[in-house]
Amino acid sequence: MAKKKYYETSKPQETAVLVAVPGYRQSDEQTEEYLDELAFLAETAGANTLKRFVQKLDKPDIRTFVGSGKLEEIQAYVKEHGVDMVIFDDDLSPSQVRNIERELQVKIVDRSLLILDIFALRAKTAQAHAQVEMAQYQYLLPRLTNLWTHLSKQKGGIGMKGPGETEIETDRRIVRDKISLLRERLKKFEKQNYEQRKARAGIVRVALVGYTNVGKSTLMNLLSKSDVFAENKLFATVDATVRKVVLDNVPFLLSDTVGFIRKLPTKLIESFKSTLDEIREADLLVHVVDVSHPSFEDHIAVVNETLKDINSAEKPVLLVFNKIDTYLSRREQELQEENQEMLEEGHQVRPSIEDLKATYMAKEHAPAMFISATDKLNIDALREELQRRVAEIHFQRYPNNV
Ligand SMILES: Nc1nc2c(ncn2[C@@H]2O[C@H](COP(=O)(O)OP(=O)(O)OP(=O)(O)O)[C@@H](O)[C@H]2O)c(=O)[nH]1
Ligand SMILES: [Mg+2]
Repeated sequence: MAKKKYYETSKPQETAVLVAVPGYRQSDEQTEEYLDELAFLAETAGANTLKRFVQKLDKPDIRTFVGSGKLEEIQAYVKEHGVDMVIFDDDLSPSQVRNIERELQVKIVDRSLLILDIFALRAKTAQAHAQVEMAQYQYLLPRLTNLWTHLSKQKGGIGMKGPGETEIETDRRIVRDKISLLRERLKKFEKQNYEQRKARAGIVRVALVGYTNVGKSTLMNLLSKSDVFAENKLFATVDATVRKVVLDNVPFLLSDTVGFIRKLPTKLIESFKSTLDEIREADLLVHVVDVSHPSFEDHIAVVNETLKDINSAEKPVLLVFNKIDTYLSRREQELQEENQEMLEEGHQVRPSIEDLKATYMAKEHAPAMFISATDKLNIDALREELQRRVAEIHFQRYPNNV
């Protein structure tokens, strides 16, 4: 008889529906793409998306975000299918959460709460944990009255990581005390970071920045021969990792940082201050782009905006277009489809790498690199360019020390 195997009983996956309220000017294609991303975020947090609801409005409803008719539609679906939660692609005000919750009687998750949840899942170091916890308490403080009591009846799942069910208090004062305790703890970490950074003086610092899931950690591992967690999930990296890299006798420090995403609330960004300090203090930013993503240009814009928010927009940048393997195979496919006249009207074949290169050279007035971190395409050229840029900075900063 075959040996009996015992499997760990995995928790049943939570189910979700998504809700977006795009403005009239947003194309349907764009809306779908945004919802794809939201579904990916939900999946990363552990929820399975059953349906998407979209309502075009000039402005979201002040009381319930969507109009009453749409809310009824969502309610009917949620009831019929026993959906666990409703996820909104934007942030909701505390009163909107209360009103919607009263109508739908299920867990209501907005964009910040969802991203915070993923951060909580991903945080590895004590500092990152403290930062996420801080952001969670700050998020929850104005929502305490209703959300806490409602959530305390729930069993785990999305929206429950971090502070934890057992620690749920309805007392705002206690939460405020926790926030000030965390603030003290974070200050200590800051001090340690400061000491560490002083010890790093005299060496050029390079930070990998970019949208989430573009391949920053994969590239970090490749360049520094380290072993940073990389995965096809959003926000695989929350903590900053710093490694020393030496390219042909030119040493520098390379740091991997948290990925950016559209509509990342500034408050959440600030809670990752220490991680972002790696970017703020870098001499050179390597902006990694997933060129195979249909919205890669939007992603570049989001990253540039976020860099502005953290006062790092003026730094020298090396633009690195990654995943050209996927880009090229998709282009190949599009060319074939075009030959077979199967392309829908209005659909275009993406440009060749050479054309893209020319476009970005003209725009940025600096060479852009086109690589594949997984297939190791053009990595030598990237190493050479990095080395050249680092040596240049080193020479400017430490002219007596060559
Ligand atoms: N096809 C292809 N996939 C890649 C390439 N580089 C990275 N990936 C994949 O893209 C996914 C994300 O890679 P990561 O290195 O975790 O990306 P990241 O930018 O660090 O992501 P976050 O930490 O989540 O912001 C992984 O599944 C990688 O294997 C590439 O050149 N080509
Ligand atoms: Mg990463």
